[in-house]
Amino acid sequence: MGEPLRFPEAFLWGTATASYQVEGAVSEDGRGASIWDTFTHTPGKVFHGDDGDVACDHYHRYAGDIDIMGDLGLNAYRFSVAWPRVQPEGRGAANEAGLDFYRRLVGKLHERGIEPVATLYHWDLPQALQDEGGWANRATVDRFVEYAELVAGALGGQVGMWITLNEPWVSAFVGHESGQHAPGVTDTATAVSAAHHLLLAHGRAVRALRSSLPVSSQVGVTLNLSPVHAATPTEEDAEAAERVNAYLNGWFLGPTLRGKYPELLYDRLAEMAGGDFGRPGDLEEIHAEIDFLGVNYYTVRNVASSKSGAATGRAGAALREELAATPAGRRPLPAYLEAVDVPLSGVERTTKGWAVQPDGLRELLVWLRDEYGKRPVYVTENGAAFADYVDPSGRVKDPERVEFLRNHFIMAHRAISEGVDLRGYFVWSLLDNFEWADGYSQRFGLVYVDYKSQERIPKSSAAFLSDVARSNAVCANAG
Ligand code: IFM
Repeated sequence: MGEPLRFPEAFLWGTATASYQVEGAVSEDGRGASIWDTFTHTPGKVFHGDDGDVACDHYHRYAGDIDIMGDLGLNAYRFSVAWPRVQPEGRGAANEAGLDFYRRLVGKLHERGIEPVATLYHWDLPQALQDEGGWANRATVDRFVEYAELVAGALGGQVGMWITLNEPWVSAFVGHESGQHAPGVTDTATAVSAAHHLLLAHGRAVRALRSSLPVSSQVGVTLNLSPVHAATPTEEDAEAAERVNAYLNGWFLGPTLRGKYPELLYDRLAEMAGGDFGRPGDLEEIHAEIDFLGVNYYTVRNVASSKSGAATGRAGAALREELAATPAGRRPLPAYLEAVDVPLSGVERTTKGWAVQPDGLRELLVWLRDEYGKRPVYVTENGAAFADYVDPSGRVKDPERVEFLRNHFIMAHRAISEGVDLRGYFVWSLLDNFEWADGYSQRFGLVYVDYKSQERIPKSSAAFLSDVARSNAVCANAG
């Protein structure tokens, strides 16, 4: 079986969720509408017309859900705060009833010895702000800072770790360029401006949080990142990989960690945005010092120049056709990148269509350290969707997820031995939940949710994570 691989002392082992994906209770205690309420109730936007009205009913069942985490021996929980619960119209005084929910949640987490990690924005922008232009409107930056201050004022002493934004790349580009997420805009110029305002909101919120939170508080941001590989060693594919890397990774890493957009793509995107999209001084504000970087990792990207043989070859075409049938395959790279995804062949895939690539996590963490400097890092999301079901004995066995997690934990451990300052790992997700445009069709949870009865059934992967968390170690092989 081999020696267990031990993680550093005080390592955080937890799960992550997001407000709209789990809470439900969309009209309770004064919550206002979010862009996701509007989007899900617009016909044709979400698989099967699903919505988050009830979701996992976590709003009412949070205490039981926290007991599940406590019983598993997890020591951290990453949740997000729904902005429209706190400010139903996106501005003005706090709705105390909305804040009370998070006060109760955080109180219960402390009762069970679980460290709360709060994300301020996981995509549920108040609809009232969208009506004024949303993230494409610079004024939304001010609204976000005011909101961040309200939440910090209410939970400050009780929450030690704060994440400004979750995956701003997705908010900006999937929400405003491909339009598969709320608000469903399909315009690159709007996406670039939304990206810039999200970045500015992050930078300003970091400063605002630091002035309202206790000095011991840790403030960071969570980015979705992937190593980008060239499908072949040709120069044209290598250049395509660099462009895609600048788009998927560099566009948010550059401004936050270096105070600069990636040069490679700047002119192209600025031109598409119709000129400069920021103001002098913005990049300095965006480049606010953070205490940690949150990394969401799911898979690698394998790309080729749209003109290269790898992109036009028969094998690639057949695989692309197969992938096009999956939710992941329906999101091609924008044409201006002159690059296409070339699906890896002969690899295991999750039901999202994502290739299972554990070494990509190690590669990513080491690359981040080498390219952007050493700093505390947390894996704020990693996980997989599989076709889980309740078997006749009433159990949900998910050996694929157990192996997925084991192999990723091993790679995280390897990254630590290569010098990465990794401090914690949050599995996506605690519960099966509302997977955005894919509705309830994708099960990412460690805990199975019967959406009709709201019964929770911990899967075998929950027991696996429990062993890892309690021992703070992972064994290289199934024991
Ligand atoms: O469900 C999402 C989450 O909201 C953000 N990161 C990726 C997850 C899986 O797609």
